[in-house]
Amino acid sequence: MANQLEATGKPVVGILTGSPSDLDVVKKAQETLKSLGIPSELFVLSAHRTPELTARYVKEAEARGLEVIIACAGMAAHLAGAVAAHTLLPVIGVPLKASLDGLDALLSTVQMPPGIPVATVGIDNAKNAAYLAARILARKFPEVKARLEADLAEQQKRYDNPFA
Ligand code: RP5
Repeated sequence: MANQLEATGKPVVGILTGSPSDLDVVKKAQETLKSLGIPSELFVLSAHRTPELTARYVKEAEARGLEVIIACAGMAAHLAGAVAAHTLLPVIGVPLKASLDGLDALLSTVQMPPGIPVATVGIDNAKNAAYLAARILARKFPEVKARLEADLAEQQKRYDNPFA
């Protein structure tokens, strides 16, 4: 099926992460989006070290055509929450294992106050952040829904069918 999103090459998902040291894990989000035909962009921006740049990127994101933001961070992981403070786009948080087995980042990311949600995936699970972004995009882009259906069918090939 022709994929209009892929053809435009215009990013619809913005991926942010708090440090260059996160990139090995975070790149899995971008790879997974690419495998589903979804263009994305990836920037290292920090809630603590580059707060102004982060806020500017997020405030301009919707006007630039982004539909979802994935924000990844470890330790006192405020990036996803800080991003959600500056946009009404859906924000997916990925807590990273940089200390305390990632539990510090998990709690920092998931425990947002009411009204400012961050959809948090598992520790280091950048891949699931991409799949969740794809499910959000599938509501608007039928080609993404088709790719997700094909992907699920592929996953199911690893399982038995007792009724076949
Ligand atoms: C967080 O602090 C980053 O997301 C990273 O996971 C962690 C450590 O950062 P570095 O000291 O390695 O730059 O903000």
